[in-house]
Amino acid sequence: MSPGIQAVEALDAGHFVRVEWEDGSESRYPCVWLRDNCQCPLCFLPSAGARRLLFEDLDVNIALKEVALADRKKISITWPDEHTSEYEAEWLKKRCFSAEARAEMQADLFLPERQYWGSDLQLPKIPFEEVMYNDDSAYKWLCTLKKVGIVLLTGAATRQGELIKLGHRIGFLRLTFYGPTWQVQDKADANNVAYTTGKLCFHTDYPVLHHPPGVQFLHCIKQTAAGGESEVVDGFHVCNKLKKQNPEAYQILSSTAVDYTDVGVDYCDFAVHCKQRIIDIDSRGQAVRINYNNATRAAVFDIPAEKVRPFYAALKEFNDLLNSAEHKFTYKLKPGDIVTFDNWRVLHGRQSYPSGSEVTRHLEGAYADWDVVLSRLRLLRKRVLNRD
Ligand code: OGA
Ligand code: NM2
Ligand code: ZN
Ligand code: ZN
Repeated sequence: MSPGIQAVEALDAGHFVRVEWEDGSESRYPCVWLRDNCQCPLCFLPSAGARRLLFEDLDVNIALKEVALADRKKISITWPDEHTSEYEAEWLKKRCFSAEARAEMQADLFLPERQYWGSDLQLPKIPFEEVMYNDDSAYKWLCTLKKVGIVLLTGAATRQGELIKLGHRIGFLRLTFYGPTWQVQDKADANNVAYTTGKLCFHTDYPVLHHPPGVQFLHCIKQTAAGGESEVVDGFHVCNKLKKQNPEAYQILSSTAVDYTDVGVDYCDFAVHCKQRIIDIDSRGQAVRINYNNATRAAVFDIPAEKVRPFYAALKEFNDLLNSAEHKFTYKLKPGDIVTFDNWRVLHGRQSYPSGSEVTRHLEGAYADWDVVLSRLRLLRKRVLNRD
């Protein structure tokens, strides 16, 4: 429960409202924002949780005519045109503009907490059935997926179709040119290096798409006796290390646009091209998405010739750090395992395995978008913690 309101007053010639809370703290709200967010049925459509007010009809220089404390749980404002607005204490408290309140609200919405790991990773495991039928387990799964970046679901059936069910559990899967789900196995005339028996060095999937899939699922249906081990590394952790160890390499990888290409036929025919920085950073220089697949990095390279070797040197440093024994974690999927991981953060690879006439290894894969996964996570949290 948020505290009630002690007092309210207009400041700055009616351009601000100051709210004094019962606990002695205070908040200040700009009037243009208050008018913009009037909750009355003319200005707001509650069934959509969306603004009806048109921006054309908002006076950005608006000052209030009168502000009053309706009761300790509500304030009311009269505007110069006699329109009136009411705001609940709890609604206002949540939207306080102080740096601390904003940080808390943003953390609540976007769950930015990260737990970095290296070769010491304790791979989180949850039974597949539990995630499918128990909301507490599903919540734990998605929380851990967001925080740690990887969770192993165990005990799924060893047949195709389990990922479709998992997709229904969260909402829906992301369709790509490789189909709604895709079969990782040795194929004749493979249209992707993943569909061979070769080693896959650390990569994120599908940097050739402008919005690469945020989450990846790999369901082991059949596993080869020899080879085929999986490797994962915490890309964000390695980025922090690279930034410290070689700031210039970090600068190059986070600023150089690399061309990616993928041309072929699968779900339908495709000719996909894209530019991506290998390390995407936010305004504070923190890594937020890795876009790195050496197999689909194009031969076309749209930078001046003299910048090419420094770029390769920077990428070599990053690739070496990814592969260092300190950072990488190796494991082998068993039939019935489904590894779920953050494809924007965790780079994955696999060891080669012997080729033959029989299919000795078969994974089914699928993607989901973070928008869909985070949406499900927020809804599960609300249900599990029984709050809003
Ligand atoms: C892939 C991939 C891993 C594996 O298909 O993109 O990384 O273990 N596969 O085969
Ligand atoms: N597969 C596994 O970037 C990539 O090409 C990732 C995608 C073929 C769906 C591989
Ligand atoms: Zn209104
Ligand atoms: Zn992959």
